[in-house]
Amino acid sequence: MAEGVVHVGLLPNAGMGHLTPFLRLAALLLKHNCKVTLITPQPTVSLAESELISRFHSQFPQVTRIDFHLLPFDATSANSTDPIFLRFESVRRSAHSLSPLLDSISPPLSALVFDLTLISPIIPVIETLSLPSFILFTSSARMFSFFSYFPSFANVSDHNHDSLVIPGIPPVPRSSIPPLLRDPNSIFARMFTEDSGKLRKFNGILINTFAGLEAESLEALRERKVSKELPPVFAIGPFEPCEFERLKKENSTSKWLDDQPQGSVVFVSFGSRTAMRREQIREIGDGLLRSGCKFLWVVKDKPIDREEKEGLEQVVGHELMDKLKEKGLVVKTWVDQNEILGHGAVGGFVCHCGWNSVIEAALNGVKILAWPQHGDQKINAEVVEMGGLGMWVKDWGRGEKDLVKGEEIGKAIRQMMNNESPKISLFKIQEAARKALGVGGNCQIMFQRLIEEWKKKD
Ligand code: UDP
Ligand code: G50
Repeated sequence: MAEGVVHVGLLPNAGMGHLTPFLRLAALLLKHNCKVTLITPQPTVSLAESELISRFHSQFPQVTRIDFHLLPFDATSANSTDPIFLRFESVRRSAHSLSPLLDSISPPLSALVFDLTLISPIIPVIETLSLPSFILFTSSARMFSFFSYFPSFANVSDHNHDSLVIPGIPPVPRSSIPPLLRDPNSIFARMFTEDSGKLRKFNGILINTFAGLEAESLEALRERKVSKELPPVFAIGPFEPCEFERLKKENSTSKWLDDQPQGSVVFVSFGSRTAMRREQIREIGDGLLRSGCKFLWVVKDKPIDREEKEGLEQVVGHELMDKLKEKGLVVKTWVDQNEILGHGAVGGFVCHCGWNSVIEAALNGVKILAWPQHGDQKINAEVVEMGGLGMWVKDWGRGEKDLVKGEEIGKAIRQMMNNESPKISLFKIQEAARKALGVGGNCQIMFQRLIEEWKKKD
């Protein structure tokens, strides 16, 4: 290897919400002249993941590809039916077999950047290899503050207060806490509890965020208010979507969008792994009709794409579907979300607040109507609301027990699209995002700092 070249190993875990930011980080590292090795657990859970990995390697043949084959795993003992959580657990249980794999990489790695779900199991590996290691935290800085302060809460379920106080940032309402934390035997709660106190073992934390959106959390982390034991936090976002993510022209929705007036369309999508109940899907359809807006709606019936068997008409219902076709475009496939958010016809986004989607909306200056469903999404929705990126109807809940009726959905969409929420300040956020990415912006500064640090290893 040419002298001084930095070689970074990237180790994502399952799910598009984890893989995508790792691949965007890979593209950024290549731009900064690093050598990159990508290690992905195989086979992938979804087709979308395997297709994205293929497109990535076609565009970047210089990236070394390592398939990480998992050890046999008995899912019946794991206390979950969620395919992504089961895969997290399986990767965690296989992690020790990464030692020989990473050790054989030549030239040796300068640093390993790994997924936030692999904290405990990666420790023996990096200690054996004396490898500098960094967590890519694929959620918000606010969620990271909650995660890193978590060991200081005596017991989340015993607490009587309405909110949890974290030094330096607005308190986290009890209702925003990821629901699975209340089930101590869930994969999520076990991972969270086991991992959150071990952050000092690592050299740094990378977060896809920027000060224009999360100034308070980033400052609290930098000033060590949240915890004195934290390694440095690098806000390296907003990550820009890349060329390899684009779909073939025939799968594009832009032809339909091209025919719609500027800012008239509401885009509705709940990310890569959130399927709604049939009744809720139909209420959303009803709400879209009642909103009076044009819409582009992505329907998901199963959490994993390989399991989608039924057609769109069957899921939505023929009668409703006929009405919907007159006012909007409804699909049940993977869409190019960034092409959509970047299209001038799109004026609003009904979003589950998966962190990648939030960052993509900020970059494109599209306002959000937050409808968080799982895990970290309520905490991310707080960022959306406090940061002026959108509005949130808090009493909608997570769509699990109570049905949110079409009437309410239509009303909230109308409010968002008509800019009736005075706290939204999109322009400011989009400007801040662009500034962070520009020459001399924070993103560049953070990368230079990181690369300097990685060079020291040689
Ligand atoms: N995405 C997409 N097309 C789809 C569904 C999702 O391009 O049909 C992308 C979206 O742009 C984002 C990622 O998949 O980059 C989803 O990650 P996010 O963190 O928003 O949510 P998750 O899917 O993990 O819940
Ligand atoms: C993935 C997921 C659900 C979920 C989250 C995921 C987060 C992010 C923060 O990333 O909340 C986080 C999760 C687990 C962990 C540490 C930090 O051990 O499927 O909620």
